[in-house]
Amino acid sequence: MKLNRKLRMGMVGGGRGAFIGSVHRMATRLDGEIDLVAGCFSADPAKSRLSGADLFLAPGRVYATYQDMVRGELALPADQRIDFVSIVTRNNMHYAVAKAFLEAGIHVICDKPLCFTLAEGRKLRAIVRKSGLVFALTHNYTGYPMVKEARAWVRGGKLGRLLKVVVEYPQGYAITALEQKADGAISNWRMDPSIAGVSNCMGDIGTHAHNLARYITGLEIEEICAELSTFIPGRPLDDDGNCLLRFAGGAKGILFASQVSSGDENNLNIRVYGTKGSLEWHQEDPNELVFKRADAPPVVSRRGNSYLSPAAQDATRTPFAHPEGFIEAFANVYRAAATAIADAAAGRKAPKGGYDFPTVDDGIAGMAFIESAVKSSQRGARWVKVPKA
Ligand code: SOE
Repeated sequence: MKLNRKLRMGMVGGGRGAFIGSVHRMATRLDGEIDLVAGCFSADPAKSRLSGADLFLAPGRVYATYQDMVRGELALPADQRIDFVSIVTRNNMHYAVAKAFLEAGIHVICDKPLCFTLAEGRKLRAIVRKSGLVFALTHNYTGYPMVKEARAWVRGGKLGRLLKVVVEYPQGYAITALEQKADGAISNWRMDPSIAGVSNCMGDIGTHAHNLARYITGLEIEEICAELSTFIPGRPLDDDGNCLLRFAGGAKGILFASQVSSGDENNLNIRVYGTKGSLEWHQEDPNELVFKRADAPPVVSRRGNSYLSPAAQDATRTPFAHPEGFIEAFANVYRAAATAIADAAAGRKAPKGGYDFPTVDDGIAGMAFIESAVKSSQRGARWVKVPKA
């Protein structure tokens, strides 16, 4: 349910030139329920100030550090203070920033992956639980209406017992060594282990593939056998990886992610096979979902139609035939989290069945996946157990 006012949002990270921060801001504007009123947009105070000015924020609400932002916001009357903060920094900052705002009583929406290590993620979960506040993780690919439809099919038994999941996420943008400046410094922070963590490719996009598979199927990985590669010499982290998966309950899976798949842009695809049929969804063609079975031709379902599940219909803004995409899917994560924040502000209980956005537990499952893939690969692609979230 909505409040009788807009939610006030702050942002940490996402200054001039940052791609994902501006995507988050666009997503928050779609439904008109959220206003950006404060921010610390860069670790460089001058850049933070300029970025805040670009966004027409009151200069007094643009902060030099995230710690100043916590103090500054707490000093404001409650009816001006931000309701939540959106964290769009690099991975190594997620934990400290989220902790600071949660301990100040401010809800958090955070970009993926959850944080830097699984151990850090568990500490963060304890803080979230103690706070009783909303913590949403922007695994945006779960926000697509036809992904929600896929989930509804699996939950409704349309595929039968699940046997196999094939999820692939090839990108090609890192086929050239963009991060190698003349002086050898790393400019793509995702390739820098001190900022990204133990993995580049699995952490950056393998986690999206992993989260998408879990969201649609509800299956958890118990064991993984992974081979991560660094195809472009000189990189300290992986730029590609292939994983075999064993899910709890007996289903099997294949997950591959790559940033050196020449010519691929953002080619995230998933196929799920069950005893009664299979489904297929392609992120670059997100308004369609295919159902296939042995004794009939494939059937294509399309976004915006009244034959879809309530979850898919609720996630839609424009009528059929007018494509929706990346920003709308992001906005669906924000809208669900904003509903939870509004309910908390109004003292309302969560609906039965909870809210439909990725949580800190999903983030921990993601961190367990990353660390297990790295561990398996380091052991020469041996099967390893994935720690439980
Ligand atoms: C780069 O690989 C990137 O921007 C990721 O960081 C995002 O999470 C993904 O959505 C698109 O690709």
